[in-house]
Amino acid sequence: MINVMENTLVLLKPDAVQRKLCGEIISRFERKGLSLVALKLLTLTPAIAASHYEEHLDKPFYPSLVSFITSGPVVAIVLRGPNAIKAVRTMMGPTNPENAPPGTIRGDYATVMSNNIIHGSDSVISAQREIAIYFTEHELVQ
Ligand code: DGI
Repeated sequence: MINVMENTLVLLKPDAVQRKLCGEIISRFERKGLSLVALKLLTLTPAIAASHYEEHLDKPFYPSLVSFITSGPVVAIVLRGPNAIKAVRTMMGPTNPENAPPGTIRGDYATVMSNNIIHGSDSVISAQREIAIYFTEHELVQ
């Protein structure tokens, strides 16, 4: 695999903030060797949530997803590193925590799909689109 430097968007969801897991999760990414490029705490509006989860607008679980993701503050983070998108997804574990092995973030901290702690971009295109929802160019440290 070629080591391509990538930026990826991570959201620490309201359950992570409420359970005070942010430091622990950010620490995992730092120990992995990924760099913080941008970071902010914010509460998503339904409009931001709709923009973020536009691919899921028609899904039956969409109303509960929006209700959850807007229920409290989230931490939005841009991480940078070689193959950062895949690195973060691997560290997160599968979407459903029931299938997430110990050692992954969802495997260690989550039990159910509706409260699965973390979001990470799944492709270069998604990362670019999602980073632009939360950050301006000026907010990304060079
Ligand atoms: O990229 P992921 O967060 O791993 O997964 P995704 O983009 O397919 O889905 C976004 C979020 O939507 C996911 O973290 C949890 C929720 N979700 C996805 N599929 C289902 C779901 N929630 C419920 N209740 N049922 C689903 O089938």
